[in-house]
Amino acid sequence: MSKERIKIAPEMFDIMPVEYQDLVERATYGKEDRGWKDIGTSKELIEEHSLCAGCPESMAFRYILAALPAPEDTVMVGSTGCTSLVFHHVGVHNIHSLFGNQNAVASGLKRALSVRFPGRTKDVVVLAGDGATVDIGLDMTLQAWFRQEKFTTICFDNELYANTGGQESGLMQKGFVAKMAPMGKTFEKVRLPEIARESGCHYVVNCTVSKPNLVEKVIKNAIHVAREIGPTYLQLYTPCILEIGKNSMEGLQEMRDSEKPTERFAYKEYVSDHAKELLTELAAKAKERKEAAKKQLAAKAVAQAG
Ligand SMILES: Cc1ncc(C[n+]2csc(CCOP(=O)(O)OP(=O)(O)O)c2C)c(N)n1
Ligand code: SF4
Ligand SMILES: [Mg+2]
Repeated sequence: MSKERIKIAPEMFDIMPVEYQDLVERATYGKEDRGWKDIGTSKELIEEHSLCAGCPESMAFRYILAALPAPEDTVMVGSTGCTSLVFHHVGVHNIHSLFGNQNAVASGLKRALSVRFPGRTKDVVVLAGDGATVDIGLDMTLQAWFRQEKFTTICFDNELYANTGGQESGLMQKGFVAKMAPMGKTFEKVRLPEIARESGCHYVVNCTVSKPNLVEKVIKNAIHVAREIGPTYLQLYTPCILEIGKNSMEGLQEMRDSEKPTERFAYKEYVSDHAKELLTELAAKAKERKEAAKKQLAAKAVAQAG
């Protein structure tokens, strides 16, 4: 399907930038079960980034882009913050919204796309920091959920305003002292996943980005549920290694430590009944596809042997 839309007129091919030729020829557009394992072997939808070296947000970005079910039919909505530095390098349609407005912009966009392309799948995915999602944009975040807007909100939770030097955010943990918040946080981390569930989200996950297969699974689930049923929310821990003074391997360990059962990023998931039905159906279809592919491979091997 998608390769038909992402192509270059033959007479123009040689004058297109080599990057674009490569994208059209080797990206995973149209591959039904695309995922993080395609990273490194197919053309990736992100090559460079301008985040700090080793920032967990950069690997989270790769996993998310690799897991989008239909990248050519996806529009991502970003907001000001470290994440917004990456969108220029991403091979997916995207919009930069005014800081905090991302869920309002995504609401209008999703509705406009369904009018402009009736009957066609168009996914909208918001990707913003914790400052944008829970502090300055909280009104827009919640109102989109109350209205049951059919898109996914992903929060890269690094527990502070990283891009402006380390101010306190509502998702910062109690007692944390940041570079621009020397008094220490005086109240508990806001429980946004719980608020998301109570505000009408049908699929909510709180986790770190230490495991690519897990990130892939929750991204796919969230997008499919948003497409068919209603709003979904993912809160992904992407520690700011600059603020906490760690290198990339230590950043990975920081995530592993924070996902232990009693810690603040222990895996938490909420799935509404309606969403459960849909996900069970999709899992059955994916299993069928896998079995069919296995049979095809076996038949090919027999034919080659004969
Ligand atoms: C309307 C508006 N208000 C404030 C700012 C300043 N500002 C830029 S980035 C930022 C913090 C971003 O924090 P967060 O959303 O957590 O993203 P992070 O940088 O941590 O990834 C702020 C307050 C702005 N650019 N626009
Ligand atoms: S400031 Fe922190 S969150 Fe931003 S790019 Fe650097 S390490 Fe990542
Ligand atoms: Mg932040």
